[in-house]
Amino acid sequence: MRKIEVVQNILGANESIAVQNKQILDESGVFALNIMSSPGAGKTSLILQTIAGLKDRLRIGVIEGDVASTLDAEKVKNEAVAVVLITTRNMPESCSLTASMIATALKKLPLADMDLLLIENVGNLICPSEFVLGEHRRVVISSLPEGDDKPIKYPMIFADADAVVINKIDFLPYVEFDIAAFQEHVEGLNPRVKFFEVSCKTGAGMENWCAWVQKEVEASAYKSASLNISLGGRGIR
Ligand SMILES: Nc1nc2c(ncn2[C@@H]2O[C@H](COP(=O)(O)OP(=O)(O)OP(=O)(O)O)[C@@H](O)[C@H]2O)c(=O)[nH]1
Ligand SMILES: [Mg+2]
Repeated sequence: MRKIEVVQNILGANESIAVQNKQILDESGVFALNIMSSPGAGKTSLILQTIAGLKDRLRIGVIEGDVASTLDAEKVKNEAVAVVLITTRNMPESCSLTASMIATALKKLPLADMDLLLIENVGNLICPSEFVLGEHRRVVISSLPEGDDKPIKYPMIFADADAVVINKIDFLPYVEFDIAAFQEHVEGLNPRVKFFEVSCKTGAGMENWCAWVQKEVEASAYKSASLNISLGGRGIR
């Protein structure tokens, strides 16, 4: 009984901070994507491609979540408006970013000079699904070399995603990955999800992906402006 209470408290506290994060983002007119995947599926690569595709139209900041290194933050730092690195190794939750980590990072970002915040979560298909951060959309990347069974083995993260990016499609001739079966499994968990097939190496599919991101940012800015007039802001997802 007691153990369950503690877990609920942790997740409950996380959710309240996520609500505050979202309010801060909405008030600043910044749209946030929480990008999640297993290690190596292509989170940093997708962030770099997204910045390359949209930096003429959107001011993009990045939060890099990593267990230990500065490697990804180094790759992104010259491309984004600003980058904040969160290393989780010594944090109570090391396998995922949490809303309180994001709250700290938001204080360090120039939100007034940003339209879009890309959050690279810690590489993991389990913990990040449990912690809302205050993001507007949740994105899961699955890459071909991982195999097409991930939605069956790790359903929670797919059930909650707004978009699933199938990355490394340049591997299609070399690995067995049934894209139709993969999509069917994800749709069984989450019928409203959007799919994108991309290669962060060749750039294939990036136009579609960037067009979706831009459309979501613009729709949110419009919604935010009208809601601020009529309701005074939005709730958590
Ligand atoms: N062939 C191919 N390689 C890719 C593609 N996307 C990423 N990679 C490579 O895959 C490796 C991992 O990519 P990252 O973007 O670092 O992956 P990540 O999800 O950020 O990894 P972690 O931060 O360690 O969890 C790198 O060597 C990339 O160059 C792709 O579309 N095709
Ligand atoms: Mg990375």
